[in-house]
Amino acid sequence: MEEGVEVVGMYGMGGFTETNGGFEVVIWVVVSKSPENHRIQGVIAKKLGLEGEGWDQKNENQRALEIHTVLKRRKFVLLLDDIWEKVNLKAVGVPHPSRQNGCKLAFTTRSRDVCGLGENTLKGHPDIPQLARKLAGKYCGLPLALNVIGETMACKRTVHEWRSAINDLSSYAAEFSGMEDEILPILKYSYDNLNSEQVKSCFLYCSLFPEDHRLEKERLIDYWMCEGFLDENQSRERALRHGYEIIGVLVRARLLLEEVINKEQVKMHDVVREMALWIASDLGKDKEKCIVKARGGLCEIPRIKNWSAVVRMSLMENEIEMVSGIPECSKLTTLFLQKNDSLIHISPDFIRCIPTLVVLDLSGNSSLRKLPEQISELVSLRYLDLSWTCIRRLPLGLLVLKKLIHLRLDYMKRLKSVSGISKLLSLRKLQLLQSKMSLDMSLVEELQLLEHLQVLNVSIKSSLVVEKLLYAPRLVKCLQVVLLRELEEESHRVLAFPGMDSLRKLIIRMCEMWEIKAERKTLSSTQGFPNLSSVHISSCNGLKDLTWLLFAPNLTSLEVLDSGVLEAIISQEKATSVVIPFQKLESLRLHNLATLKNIYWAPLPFPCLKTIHVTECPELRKLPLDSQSVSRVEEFAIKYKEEEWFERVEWDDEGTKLRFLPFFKFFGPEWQVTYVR
Ligand SMILES: *[C@@H]1O[C@H](CO)[C@@H](O)[C@H](O)[C@H]1NC(C)=O
Ligand SMILES: *[C@@H]1O[C@H](CO)[C@@H](O)[C@H](O)[C@H]1NC(C)=O
Ligand SMILES: *[C@@H]1O[C@H](CO)[C@@H](O)[C@H](O)[C@H]1NC(C)=O
Ligand SMILES: *[C@@H]1O[C@H](CO)[C@@H](O)[C@H](O)[C@H]1NC(C)=O
Ligand SMILES: *[C@@H]1O[C@H](CO)[C@@H](O)[C@H](O)[C@H]1NC(C)=O
Ligand SMILES: CC(=O)N[C@H]1CO[C@H](CO)[C@@H](O)[C@@H]1O
Repeated sequence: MEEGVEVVGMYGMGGFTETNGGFEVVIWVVVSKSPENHRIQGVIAKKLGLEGEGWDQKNENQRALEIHTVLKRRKFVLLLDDIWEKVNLKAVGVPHPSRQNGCKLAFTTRSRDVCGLGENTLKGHPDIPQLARKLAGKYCGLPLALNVIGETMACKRTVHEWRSAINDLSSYAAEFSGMEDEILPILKYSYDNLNSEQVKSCFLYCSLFPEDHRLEKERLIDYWMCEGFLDENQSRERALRHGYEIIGVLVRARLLLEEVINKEQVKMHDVVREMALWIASDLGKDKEKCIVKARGGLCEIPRIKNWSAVVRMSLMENEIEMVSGIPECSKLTTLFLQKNDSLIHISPDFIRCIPTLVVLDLSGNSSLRKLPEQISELVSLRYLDLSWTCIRRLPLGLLVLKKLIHLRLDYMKRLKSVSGISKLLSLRKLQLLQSKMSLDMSLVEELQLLEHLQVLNVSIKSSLVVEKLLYAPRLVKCLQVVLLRELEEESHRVLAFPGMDSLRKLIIRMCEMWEIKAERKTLSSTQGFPNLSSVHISSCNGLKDLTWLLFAPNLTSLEVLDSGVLEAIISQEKATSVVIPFQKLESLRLHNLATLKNIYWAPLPFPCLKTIHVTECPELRKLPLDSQSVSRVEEFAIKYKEEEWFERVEWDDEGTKLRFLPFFKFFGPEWQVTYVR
């Protein structure tokens, strides 16, 4: 309320009280993730009684003008709650608060970018503001932690002290003054309130990853399943659903944060992660139970006093060259050794010392060429990830692991063979994308022997294998992601592609076939690809059309690039069924298709479409749109790069043209940069 204070930024969670100290209008707007001026204007207008006749017909500028006219003459306070990004007050129509008009603006935010830091506390040394920002960044969103740390740091005037504080907080935060007595116990309240031990274990597990690590939800659930946190005897769908439920509980308790853009990912707030580590070490009493040195700059296995106390150990993202003999760890179940470019050698002795291991992640160790045969001694192993390593063949010892259920072998550029894999009797999930080894005839035979196989993601390089799949219905049911690449054998012909119930993503690159046909011989339902949501086709210089997409009713994203003879996406002559395609399509990207003339022969409704993106398709004159197409135009955009193309787009009628012209968005070279990111 002080004079001279015009704008107040508030940090963190919590509420306001709506006191009315001398103001004529108090307006409260909950802004949330995407600040839509339109909606903010609506709330303000309601408060100001502007909502009457004609308001809905007004555009943003007209509304802004009207709001401005009224607010200019009143002493107002505007409370913007939960801002995530900049709100353009001018565009909304709010006059800037000043000493003269006595108006105030207050906002709350979780983002430090939105809220600046006070200056006068930070004048001790020119470097301190930068360090303070770093420190505050670690605790953004947690006012409690900021308070405690702020108090601790208030008396520290040297750069040295600031650096060492940052260091302490990064290595073992529980030891930072105030942390263990003041912050962690209060946060632990949320943890104690979790309704089951199962959810608690799942939560603690997330602290094995480095700070700020984005975790793919489904991946996390896979770890949980293999760790035995989720009942393994229920069906895959149920276990998965259960896993998602647990993630939901943790997100609602704010113990995990859902990513804003990619909702399939979660991460943990730094301080919450510190708390999880503290709890996992029995509230600091047993620091060796769970060793987490992820991204810790280690060159060797850390020194541990009592190896037989260690249950989980995360050494991911370090620079360890070899792991060799350690004393026996009779309790170790989880070992994360992924993403260490330097790791060359895993000694047989080491394997012998970890007989109870259940989860072993070695992915991303691009220098690793060999696994010791003694891997056979890991009789409890259920999860093994060797993706992005340079291993050439699977050791025979691996094939005796009767409990192994999840094996990831993606991007193994040297992997020549996985023969014998049918011996892994419990295998449920196999990931084999972009490796040297692709699905071949003998692998099809072997995989058919695996009774429990549920999920298979593979690359295929042979059209004969695709045909063989027509007669392997159980295997086909497992396929979720398929990459067809440089198909061998005579290429000038029709590829008969079996219907696939579970297929979610299909990528076709550098194939020369003339046509793809959804083969219905093996189809259980009338729809060929009910779960297919993403299709990417590039450099296929034989395909004239993609009419088979009629059998993918739930397609949400379609990208077709660099295919020189493609004439139509759906061809009128070839379409045999009467279904209306693209009912779920959200994004369509077409690039460098020299001969593409049309997408579909008639206008389509496109109820979900958000973007059409056309570059270098000179012959594409007409888009399948009419005045009824696309229901939510507010979110819709047609992106293009060539002015000439835009000018030559043809329309059925003036109404359609008027409807869609405003949604054309030119994206020049600058835009290309942001797109690549
Ligand atoms: C799953 O089933 C097996 C064999 O029927 C049983 O031994 C095991 O305890 C079950 N697991 C759970 C978590 O119920
Ligand atoms: C090491 O840890 C184990 C398991 O927690 C415990 O039983 C044992 O007493 C510990 N040994 C020492 C020397 O602390
Ligand atoms: C196969 O790919 C899907 C989609 O990307 C993914 O969700 C799934 O976890 C993958 N399967 C395995 C076994 O990793
Ligand atoms: C298709 O996807 C849905 C939703 O993701 C899933 O529940 C269902 O099990 C999937 N169907 C098959 C056959 O994989
Ligand atoms: C896919 O579409 C069919 C109808 O076309 C529908 O029954 C099914 O539930 C959809 N599946 C998903 C995963 O959306
Ligand atoms: C492949 C990979 O991610 N390697 C990581 C190994 O660890 C170092 C140090 O933490 C990282 O910088 C590398 O990216």
